[in-house]
Amino acid sequence: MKLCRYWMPGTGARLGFIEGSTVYDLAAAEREIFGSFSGLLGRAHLDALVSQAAQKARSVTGLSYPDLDVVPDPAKPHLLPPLTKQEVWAAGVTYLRSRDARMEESKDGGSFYDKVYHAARPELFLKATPDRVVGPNASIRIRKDSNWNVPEPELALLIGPSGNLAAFTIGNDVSSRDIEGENPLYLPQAKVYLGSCSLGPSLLLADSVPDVKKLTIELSVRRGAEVAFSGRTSIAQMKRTLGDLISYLFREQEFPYGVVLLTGTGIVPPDEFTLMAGDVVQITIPEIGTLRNPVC
Ligand code: DO4
Ligand code: MG
Repeated sequence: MKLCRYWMPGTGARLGFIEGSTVYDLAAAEREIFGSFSGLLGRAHLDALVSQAAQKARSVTGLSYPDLDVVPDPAKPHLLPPLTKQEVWAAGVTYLRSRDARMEESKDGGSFYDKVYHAARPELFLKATPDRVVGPNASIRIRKDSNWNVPEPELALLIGPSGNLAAFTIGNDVSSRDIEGENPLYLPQAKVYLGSCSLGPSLLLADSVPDVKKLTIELSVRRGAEVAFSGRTSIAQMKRTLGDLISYLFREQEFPYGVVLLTGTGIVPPDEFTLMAGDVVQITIPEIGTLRNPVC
């Protein structure tokens, strides 16, 4: 079962239920439950709540989902990033491919990456505040003071205030590899800057995913008519469980509005690859859709 946040000129941000290629307005059907996105993340049995509201929502005319998948423009309906007040955190070095890439790029061999890959405590860092996040079709950015930039396609978790896993989406942890490789203390600068995080296009309710390990992630970077890079991995390759990452994130922390957690990348392009302005990054998890962002 899939939801999306979208913008309607005149009425503003809405929460929709996606059925086939149609989006129905859930808040119009059941304002008390679906009027507040933060409140929704804390609710138990979301799939049952959505099913009930969907009955009512279908009686109101829906919108075409493909028509929403356009460059954001306040004058036109379009998809929004699937968050409102939530911080975005990220886990790192959760796949062998990421550990190897970090060690190779690191100026001093990066043995700490190997240690964290095997340690009980995962690497967790604050990736973005909501106003630093862009949604589908909006531009992501590469730092102008960096010469080596990559997309990091990641499964993203939407987690409620009590640590309950509510839904999945796609995240792009856009990163600067030369700044990260120069010195580990530069990590926040390699990771956190305007336009360094995109999320979307939809929210797949966790209750409707029987086995998360079966999800796959595909990345493709289009450069003009060419595909500059493509790669694929599966969540089954992740070293840690989602429950483990969530439980460390919630240690000594409170997230009253819930939180988004990116779970790490398992796809790293070869060292000679860097993102360029004008590229289009596409990340697909078939059950969630394709998160597409041009680079500027
Ligand atoms: O330690 C650096 C960050 C690694 C990361 O973001 C990832 O593995 O996805
Ligand atoms: Mg990452």
